[in-house]
Amino acid sequence: MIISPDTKRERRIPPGQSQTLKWPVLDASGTPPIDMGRWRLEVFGLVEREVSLDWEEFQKLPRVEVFSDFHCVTRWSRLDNSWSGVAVKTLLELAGGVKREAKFVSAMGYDYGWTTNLPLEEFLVEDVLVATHHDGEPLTPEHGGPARLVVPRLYAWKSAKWLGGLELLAEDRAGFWERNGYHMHGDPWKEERFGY
Ligand SMILES: Nc1nc2c(c(=O)[nH]1)N[C@H]1C(S)=C(S)[C@@H](COP(=O)(O)O)O[C@H]1N2
Ligand SMILES: [Mo]
Repeated sequence: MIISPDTKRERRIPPGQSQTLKWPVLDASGTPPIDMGRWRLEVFGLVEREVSLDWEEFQKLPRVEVFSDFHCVTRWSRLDNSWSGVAVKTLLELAGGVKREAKFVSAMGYDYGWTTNLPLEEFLVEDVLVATHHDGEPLTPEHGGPARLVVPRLYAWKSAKWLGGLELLAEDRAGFWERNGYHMHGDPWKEERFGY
């Protein structure tokens, strides 16, 4: 089990946040329909070779478990989450590694091209994964099932639900919330809520 470093802080709730014991559902346009026969996870852009996995192939990859907290910019924090799925490192290895120019990632959801962006150095840490399970149960559709990105060290809007694509980029590219005023980086400990 990989333990997110932020869970080891003495004070685990970032500034301006309050703890919730529930798990709210939050997204821009609701749960999209996903046909598992057509589901794909694509790793593309500035990688050595582009990867497109179907559900069966994705299921065969080595798995990790991550214990982490989840901080939504709307001010709730859900502590003590156990996620399991595939480490992004494993996916980038399948793609033969990233090209030298790759500096950012855009994560795409099945909800009509919704994306979010983050720096490669925040993406390539050991507690970032494509999760299929939460607290031992398969992710429900409203929480991003069958598979979602989880980026524990940034605000929860960077944890793309219904993940379908990971694009490696040389330049940062604002996603849905970032174009609507949210921060390009989104560190909850620095309260990077809104744009620069
Ligand atoms: N594809 C996609 N992922 C998304 C969103 C979205 O609208 N679409 N909303 C984000 C926001 S703002 C938050 S706070 C978290 C919420 O995840 P949850 O609904 O599982 O709590 O998902 C993030 N991931
Ligand atoms: Mo959010």
